Amino acid sequence: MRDQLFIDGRWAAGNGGALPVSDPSTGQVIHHIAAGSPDDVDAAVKAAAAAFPTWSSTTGEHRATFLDAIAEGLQARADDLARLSAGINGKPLAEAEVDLADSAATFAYYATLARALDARQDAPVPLAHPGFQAHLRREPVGVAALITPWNFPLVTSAWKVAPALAAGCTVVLKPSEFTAPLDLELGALAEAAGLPPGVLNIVPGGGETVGAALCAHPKIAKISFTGSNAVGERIMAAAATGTKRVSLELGGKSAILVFADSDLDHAADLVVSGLFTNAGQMCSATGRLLVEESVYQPLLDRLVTSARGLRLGPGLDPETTMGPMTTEAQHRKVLSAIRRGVADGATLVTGGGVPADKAEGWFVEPTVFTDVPLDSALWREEIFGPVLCVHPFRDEAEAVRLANDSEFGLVATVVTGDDARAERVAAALEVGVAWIDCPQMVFVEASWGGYRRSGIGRELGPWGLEAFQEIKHVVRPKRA
Ligand code: TXE
Repeated sequence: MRDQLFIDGRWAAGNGGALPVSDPSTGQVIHHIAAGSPDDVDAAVKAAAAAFPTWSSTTGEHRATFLDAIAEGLQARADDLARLSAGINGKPLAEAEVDLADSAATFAYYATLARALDARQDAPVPLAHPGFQAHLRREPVGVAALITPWNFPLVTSAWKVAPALAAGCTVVLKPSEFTAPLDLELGALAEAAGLPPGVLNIVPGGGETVGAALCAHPKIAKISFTGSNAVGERIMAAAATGTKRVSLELGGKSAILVFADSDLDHAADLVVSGLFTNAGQMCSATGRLLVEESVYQPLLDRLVTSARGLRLGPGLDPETTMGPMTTEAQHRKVLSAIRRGVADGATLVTGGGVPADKAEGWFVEPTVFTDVPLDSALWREEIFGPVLCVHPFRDEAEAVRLANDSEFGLVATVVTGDDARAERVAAALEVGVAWIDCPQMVFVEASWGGYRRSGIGRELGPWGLEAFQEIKHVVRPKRA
């Protein structure tokens, strides 16, 4: 397991003490890795700043060769890295394998976009004025701070590192303190690819120490963050000093809408994958199920059966279909949200506790609530765990109104046999991603991000690249 910082192309011991790495299926500490200190952050940012002039003046074609090499490295090591992910995040191995494939695809995709940049550079801007001519340059924003969480380690880092490097930025990555060994492997892959020292630096450590020092550093031009709303707002405030650019991918409380014209067996499968994947630890978890009243009970019956049928266990056990919570704090948070839901008057239909045979580790039973008060925390706040709230609706208008009645707006899923309705509802949902019959399908070519408190900006696709670019307008009088 990688246990050191990666700064200026070298592995360093770090000055911030030791970070424990746990097996969430047992709750036991299995390893320690080095944590960075504010001084290490300063060294990493300075290394990135020193590497920036050369790296930013390379061609997209040149940068693409490194991105392709990292993509190939991820593919070649997919099996062992997926096992590492399943071991320290706790997710089932099959889900970790999908993460690895996504991470590799992200590097390969941004290699393609980096190459395309060369042809797009200096593109003319048609001006109405006959006396002037103009063109646009897209230039890297500078040194970028990338801060990522533990629920999709490596993937969320790839979504930031790949476009940032493609754009010509140099970066300091601060992965989650809980799953950093996986993100540190990007350093090993960059090293193997021959990426110049200082272009990618990785400093694991606590949010209040390493994360805050990184955001406050005057040489940082851009902060890209995925995590909680509370921290996102602090980062936005920190970014105000120095007018740093900021992209935020924050929480959600997303809805899945099931209409009576759906195939109910299929709909139940979609609800299960929309929430219980990654044990519900997804900003895009569709934890609010809205069901047309006429099929409320039959769908609920199917869901209860499916939820009880999930096999809880360690991610590395091939029989496991749902793993534990990744952190002890998350375990406490989910159980407390469940207790509060009961206290607020919701009906617990199944689950709600720690499984009897899983007192070790950070497991939570797949949980289904009905009769959830629409003003309760259970209905309105992100839980980030395997907790589904079910509510009936009378008609399409009410379904859309209930789905949109949230301070978040990340994703939603609509399940219906009526194509016209699917498109109409997708258009009416106030979310960054509207899935029709396919929850949790994320494509690197398309956009990712949310409305309202779910964040600012978009990742993936060309927007992910633009988030790390400045646009320069070059204009001059036309020569006679
Ligand atoms: O997230 P944090 P946590 C939500 C989810 C979860 C809750 C808490 O609801 O229950 O957040 O999870 C770094 N300056 N999401 O506590 O703290 C931190 O070290 C700079 C939603 O793990 O937001 C880590 O690298 N950085 C989410 C990253 O921020 C700071 C994914 C995220 O940690 C910092 C994860 C600071 N002051 C949790 N404080 C999603 N959108 O998918 C912390 N960090």
